[in-house]
Amino acid sequence: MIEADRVVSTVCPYCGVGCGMDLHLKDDFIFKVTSDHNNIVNKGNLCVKGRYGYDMIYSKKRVTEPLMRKTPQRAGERSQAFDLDEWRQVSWDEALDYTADRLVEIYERDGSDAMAVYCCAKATNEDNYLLQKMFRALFRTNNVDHCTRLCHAASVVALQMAIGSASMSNTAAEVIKTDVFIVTGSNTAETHPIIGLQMKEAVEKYGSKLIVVDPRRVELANWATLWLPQMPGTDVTVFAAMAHVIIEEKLYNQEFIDQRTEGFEDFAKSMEKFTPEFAESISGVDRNLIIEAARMYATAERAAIYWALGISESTHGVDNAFSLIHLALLTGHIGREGTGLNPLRGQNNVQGASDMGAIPWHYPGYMEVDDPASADIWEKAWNVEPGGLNQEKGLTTTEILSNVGEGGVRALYIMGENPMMAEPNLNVTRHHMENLEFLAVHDLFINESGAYADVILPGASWAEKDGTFTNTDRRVQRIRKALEPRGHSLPDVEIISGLAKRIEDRLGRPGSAYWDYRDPEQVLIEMGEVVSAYRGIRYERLDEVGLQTPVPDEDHPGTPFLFEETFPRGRGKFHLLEYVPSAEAPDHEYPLILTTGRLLEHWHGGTMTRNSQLDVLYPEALVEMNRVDAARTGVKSGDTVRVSSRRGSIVLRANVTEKANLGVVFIPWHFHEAAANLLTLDELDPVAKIPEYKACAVRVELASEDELVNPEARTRRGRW
Ligand SMILES: Nc1nc2c(c(=O)[nH]1)N[C@H]1C(S)=C(S)[C@@H](COP(=O)(O)OP(=O)(O)OC[C@H]3O[C@@H](n4cnc5c(=O)[nH]c(N)nc54)[C@H](O)[C@@H]3O)O[C@H]1N2
Ligand SMILES: Nc1nc2c(c(=O)[nH]1)N[C@H]1C(S)=C(S)[C@@H](COP(=O)(O)OP(=O)(O)OC[C@H]3O[C@@H](n4cnc5c(=O)[nH]c(N)nc54)[C@H](O)[C@@H]3O)O[C@H]1N2
Ligand code: SF4
Ligand SMILES: [Mo]
Repeated sequence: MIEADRVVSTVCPYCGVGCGMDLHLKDDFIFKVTSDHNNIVNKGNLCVKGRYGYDMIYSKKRVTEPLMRKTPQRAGERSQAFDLDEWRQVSWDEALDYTADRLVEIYERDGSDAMAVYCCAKATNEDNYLLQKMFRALFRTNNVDHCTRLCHAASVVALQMAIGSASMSNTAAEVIKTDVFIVTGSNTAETHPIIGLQMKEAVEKYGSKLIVVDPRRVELANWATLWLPQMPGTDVTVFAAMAHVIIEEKLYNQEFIDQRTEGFEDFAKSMEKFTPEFAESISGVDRNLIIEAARMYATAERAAIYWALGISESTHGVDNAFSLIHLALLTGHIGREGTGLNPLRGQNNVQGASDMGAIPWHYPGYMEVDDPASADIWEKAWNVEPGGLNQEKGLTTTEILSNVGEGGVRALYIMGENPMMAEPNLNVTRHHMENLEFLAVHDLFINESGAYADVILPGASWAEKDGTFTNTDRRVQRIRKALEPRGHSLPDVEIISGLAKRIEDRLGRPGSAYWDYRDPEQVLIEMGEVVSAYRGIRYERLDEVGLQTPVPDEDHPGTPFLFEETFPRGRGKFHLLEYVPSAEAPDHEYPLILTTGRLLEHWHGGTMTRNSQLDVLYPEALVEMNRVDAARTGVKSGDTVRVSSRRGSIVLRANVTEKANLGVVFIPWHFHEAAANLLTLDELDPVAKIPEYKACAVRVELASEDELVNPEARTRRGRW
């Protein structure tokens, strides 16, 4: 057995659960990952990504030197073809000088609206705070966003409108204290596996009852008392019908409604039409299941709702989220231990990046960019002249790309995101990427988007830097440097500070804002001076188990559950709802509904997990199909098929499975050889601007094996 020279405690870089992990090193090489049984978040458990996915940092494909194109690409001529001969390795000075020159040139010519930045929910709080500060304080733009837009944007908007806060109201581990919990639009066992484990434990050991509402027979359905398989895009009818039953049978909590909510009377009237019969006719869910679920949830002593993208990623995602929030407001299942509204946040630090202001409408701490009083506070903090900050809301990720062109966005800086895999309708995204005048990419790898760049700035991975992540239940935890950054890669904070100083010089404002941080902790302290939720955080206070925000002062113990006395907006507000069908219905030509999502072993566009040993476990995309749909098309498991939508087509193998509901096919979007987003629809929710990733119309037909991009790969986990 290998003896470790040292063991470094840190936090998993993959999902929002935020499991604590110990990196075992020998000769400065990580050879094993374990976890401590006393860790409050994951009690020694890790999923396969936490345990084995760390090796991507050693991948030969990692970019470890700054790179510049020999000939910069021009707007309209940019291309994804990546030929290393067109690049040269440069010093950091040259790369940062060049990046600063190009950004400033475009800013001075075309102004703030021409500038945009994608922040990164994989990077630390400190990295994100600095990047948004650079773009706001120096380029005076709020065109600052990150993958939260493609993720829980609809949940965030609805929660803000209804109760004034978008965080998970409870601690994930509290699920064992619930009597009844609903899981909807979340494949928790694969996407938040350690919370999934706690959910199974809640059912098996603590007698909690689980209601799963999901069009796929996800793993957790096997633990559920009730499984309600709705057609994608019909959630409003199912949850509104539950509200209908709760009102009709007077199962609501009158005292809670009177004391803590507003708008109940009008809301109750608006629910009259949402009968269980109506919901059944639209969603396909048996009306009796809806009635039973409503009674079970409403009559429980303590009940909670957990949800994710099946609710949020929709052109009516905000309405979907309202329909869940209403259930909690009706029954008073919020504000106590073991109750609550819990949007499971996806990336390791998406909660943190949002808290840090990596969003176009908010400064750090969710202070509105169009509120002069907030602008004034940040102008003082960042040493910007009065009235200097831009007070107009910026563009969202999806809007940044669709505004690329003359008179619109010209320069884009991407830190750790991959729009060329993650955005919907990639054929359109490609066109926008091609039209950028300047693109700087700051990542660990040259991913599908990095291939379009003029300059690549190699960042250090989570194992090579210090900082903090904020997990899905608002726990701020430390990540610790275990290794020196590979090659000449640098921690993100250092890249951003180096660039910011050069930009200031070129703008003739040297030394205006502060960029000479001693360490990342000082960055977080600067942020906490303004934002009370982080004010009491000091790194040494995080050493044991982290702290759950809000932490308003240095003696505050953190906040495990929210809204005990009141909601941040005062009363919880009921909103009126209408059912609006998905943007694209199946028809004769495209008869099936495609829903896209995730697999346990892989991460998003695959940049990390497909450059890891995890790829061996699941090397190939499969389309999940129901037996009846497969028989109709003559498809058997293992056959090669072409899946087409009105926007594109891909070729992959089929997996005929009971998991898929009739009329619905599922494709994971991790595989560039069969990129699911070539098929998806770029329609947006009108308020949250989130795309419709979970429902579009497709056709499946047999194809020849030769058309597969990667015919060698055979997925072991697929069953045939
Ligand atoms: N292994 C792994 N884990 C991850 C990630 C990853 O890439 N890989 N990504 C992380 C990120 S960023 C996020 S945001 C989370 C996402 O976590 P999830 O939302 O759990 O992930 P998805 O696979 O997108 O699953 C969405 C679920 O919604 C269901 N669904 C589809 N259509 C509908 C509908 O109309 N209504 C409802 N109610 N449900 C529907 C699908 O069947 C599926 O079960 O996962 C995080 N964890
Ligand atoms: N069809 C479909 N599309 C979807 C979704 C879906 O369900 N279906 N889900 C959407 C959702 S929820 C999300 S969150 C988005 C995710 O979309 P993205 O955030 O664009 O995807 P990732 O692949 O996670 O990109 C992360 C990048 O960060 C880099 N990275 C990792 N660590 C660091 C670091 O410390 N520093 C720096 N600088 N870089 C780092 C990685 O190498 C990788 O290139 O995709 C969305 N797209
Ligand atoms: S559950 Fe999430 S945080 Fe925990 S080990 Fe797995 S990927 Fe990492
Ligand atoms: Mo996400």
